Amino acid sequence: MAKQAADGHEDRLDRILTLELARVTEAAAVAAARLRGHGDEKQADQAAVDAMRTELNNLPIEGKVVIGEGERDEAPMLYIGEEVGTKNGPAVDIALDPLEGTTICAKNQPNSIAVIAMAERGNLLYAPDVYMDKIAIGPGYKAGLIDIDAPVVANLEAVAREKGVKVSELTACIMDRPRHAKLIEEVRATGAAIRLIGDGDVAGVIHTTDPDMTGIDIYIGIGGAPEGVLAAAALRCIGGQMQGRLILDTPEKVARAAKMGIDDPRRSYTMEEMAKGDVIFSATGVTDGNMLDGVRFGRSSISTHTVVMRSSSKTVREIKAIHHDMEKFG
Ligand code: VTB
Repeated sequence: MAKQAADGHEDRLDRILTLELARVTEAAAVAAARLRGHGDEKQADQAAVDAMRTELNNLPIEGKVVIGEGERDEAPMLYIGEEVGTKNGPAVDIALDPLEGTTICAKNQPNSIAVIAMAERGNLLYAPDVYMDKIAIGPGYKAGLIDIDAPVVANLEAVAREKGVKVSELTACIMDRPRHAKLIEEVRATGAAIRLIGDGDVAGVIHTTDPDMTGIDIYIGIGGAPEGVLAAAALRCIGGQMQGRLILDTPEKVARAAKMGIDDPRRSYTMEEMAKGDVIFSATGVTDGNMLDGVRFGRSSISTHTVVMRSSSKTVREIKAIHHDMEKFG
């Protein structure tokens, strides 16, 4: 059970950890940024993983990676089930992606980020690395407005109505994948605009939370399930609505999910079901993006841009950090 947190509330993570998480994603982002545009996704990812793991192991937590780099046999570091931290602190679950958007980073295109979320033990969905169908909107809409099972046109009309604009004035963010051909056709038929993204649907979902800045009103489509849990954790902190459904389309995937405690392969999850209780979240820009600037290397300092947030207080902090201790970052 949760210990009394520093701010006096039961069942809350120690708020100091929120700021600690910023250090973790900053380190991963700087490491990946050194390899921006080098065309080598694996190398950039590995650098981010190493840096994130080192920082995580300094944190006063008894951490368990539940969304990570993969199953133990395929990922030597930050694999699902790996224990991290000094063990001198609360038992927490961790979802992470040291470099979300490896291809984007390798090409030095917009919106690759280093990202992590933390909740008390047992509060993050243990999702296998399969696809997830997702739909998300930002804060300010009435509860239950979107429905993953409704036709896309109904969701777009509902959002337009509540926002007070025409459907043709909405923008939907969708990943540019052949599997989305029908979805893209349906959205275009409504007159809505589409922002096609190559990768990085954690950022895609987060972008719905500030349409004035990002130009994105709704995220729709199929991406990774781990990225779905991370995005749900972010929306729990900023506000918004999200639903996801794992795509368990083979007996092997159904069995894998069952091993992780998922016994209804057809069910959909709300964001509260994917990330429960007090959740903290941090993302640092690797490449320049719609919300976060990428890492800058200067003559005597390195600059990073991070958003850190916490669901219980709904505090969203943007941290522009200038790091003079450049040796720390290798
Ligand atoms: C996404 C996206 C990732 O994987 O979830 C996606 O956010 C889904 O898989 O950046 P496909 O690439 O197979 O469509 C990434 O693109 C890469 O991990």
